[in-house]
Amino acid sequence: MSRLLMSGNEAVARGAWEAGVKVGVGYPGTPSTEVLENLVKYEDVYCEWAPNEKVAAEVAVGVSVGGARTLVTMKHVGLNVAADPLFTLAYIGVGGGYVLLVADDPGMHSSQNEQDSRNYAAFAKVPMLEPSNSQEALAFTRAAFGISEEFDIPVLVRTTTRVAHSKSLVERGERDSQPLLPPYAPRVGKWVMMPGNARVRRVDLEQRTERLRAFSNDCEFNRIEMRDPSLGIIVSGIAYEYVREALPEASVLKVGMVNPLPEKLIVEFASKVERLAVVEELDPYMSLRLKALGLSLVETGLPVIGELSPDRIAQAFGAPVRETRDAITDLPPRPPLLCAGCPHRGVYWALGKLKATVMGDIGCYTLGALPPLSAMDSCVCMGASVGMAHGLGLAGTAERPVVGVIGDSTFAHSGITGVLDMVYNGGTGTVVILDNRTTAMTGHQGNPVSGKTISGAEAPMLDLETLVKALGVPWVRTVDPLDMHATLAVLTEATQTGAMSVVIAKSPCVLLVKRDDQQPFAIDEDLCTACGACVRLGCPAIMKAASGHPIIDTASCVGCEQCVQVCRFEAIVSVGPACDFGGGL
Ligand SMILES: Cc1ncc(C[n+]2csc(CCOP(=O)(O)OP(=O)(O)O)c2C)c(N)n1
Repeated sequence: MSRLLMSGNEAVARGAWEAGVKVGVGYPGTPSTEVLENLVKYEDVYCEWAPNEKVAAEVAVGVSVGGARTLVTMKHVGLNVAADPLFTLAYIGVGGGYVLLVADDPGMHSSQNEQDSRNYAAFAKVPMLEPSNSQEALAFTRAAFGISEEFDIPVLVRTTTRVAHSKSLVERGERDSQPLLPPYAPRVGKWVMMPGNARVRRVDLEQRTERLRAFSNDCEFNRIEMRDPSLGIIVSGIAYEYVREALPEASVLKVGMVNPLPEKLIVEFASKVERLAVVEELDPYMSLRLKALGLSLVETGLPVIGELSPDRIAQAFGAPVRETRDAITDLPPRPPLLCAGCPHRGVYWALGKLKATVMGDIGCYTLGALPPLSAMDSCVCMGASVGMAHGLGLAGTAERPVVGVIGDSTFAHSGITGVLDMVYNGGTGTVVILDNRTTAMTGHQGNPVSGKTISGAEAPMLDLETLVKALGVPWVRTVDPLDMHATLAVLTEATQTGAMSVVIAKSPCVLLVKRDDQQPFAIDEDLCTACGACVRLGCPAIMKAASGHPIIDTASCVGCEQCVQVCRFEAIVSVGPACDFGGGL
């Protein structure tokens, strides 16, 4: 046994490996991404990124049907995409153990919404385990495979950002020898969910759920910790750690299996304490179920929005709050910006010139919505840009041109069907695919467009132009967005064709490019008129100075020359060794 400091994500990967998992598959999304990125490092495990979470979940169903253990990973909104297979997977059950790791993001550190995936467990009628720290992340994931096989059901493991990304000590075990499961065999009654078979499996699911209910009461992951009986708290996930810190004397029922809840254990715990409370992040998932059991709960007034903290919990129960320094509030604001040299910038500059109404999507390029670019008008969910651009065109009320912008990974995830819809229904809008050759926002994962697998191997590179033409789009062009004027010209033409058009803005993410040969630029104050055109690009290397003239931070400038192209006064010049500005830079 060896102990190691591990993040929750590393520990989930370890738990899956120890359980003898054969295949890991997922789609990136913070805070879940590092699970698969760590699992792929282990020997004897095959991993892959799927184009989206639904495909990932389905690949894993195939692995499980084939009798091998499999882990699927995604963030909370990914589970919306994977929900379709999940719900019917509960009916068919599993062959090899099937575990789906879903990572929620209370507080929306890097998400477009807050969701409490515990609701999915109850809704889809599948068990869910919820670890509070890295050790549990390992142990629960490992055990989840056994539960999956014993109860013939997929098992969800839910983490939240604080569990996924914080590190704590973990005792590691050895890898189970590959469990001997029956290999694939056709089983029509189990794998073919047509109504006649589904009705049979529906009854079976209810029976499996009953057995799981009994299991939950005896499950070692649900435990009573009796201390002062005057206050008893029922808690799960990271909130358990907060309760222990804020209310060390309180008795606790720590729930590790949140679906089905250990109802008998809960009633037993309630009978042992004078006052009973539930502490939970996000939805009143346990509170509502406990009230349905007839238990009366102390109203804590804890919020249903955002993250909890030890202090919030201490305050809610009138316990001492730690003395902390007041946060400094007069710091200058630092809004997130596209990187210096980001190729997305050229597209937004051009769309701004066209005064386009832009339906946006999710990725680094969402930052185009912020000032000074202010060139994107919506962001809902992955793939929404295309359908929304079509719909807004149908509404006929928006300033034209109407354009949808979508990243390459997002296009492969869920943009293709939107384009198909526009073609099929005679849409006339423009779609811009921001092809930066990677899934940049979540940390440069490979995708079908980049032609790199999760293990770094070469893969077939999706030819976007050929694909879009094959979908039936009549007008398709590829342009380098670092060439700003060419981009403006192509977008101008695209939005005036009168037919549906697709522009592929192709240039690699600046963080992928080694620019040894590039020289930074600087402002020649003698030529600069302080017109602000370069500042309006929102490049983090360009700052406004008290003198009125902008300054280029040569340490941040990557020499992409986008600012050079928008300067009408040729006042932005290369700072090479031969360049002498008399020390005025
Ligand atoms: C359903 C869903 N899955 C995953 C995510 C996490 N996520 C946000 S943007 C993104 C992909 C961004 O890549 P790309 O479209 O290529 O744009 P880039 O960041 O490279 O500009 C991912 C995976 C999400 N928000 N929603």
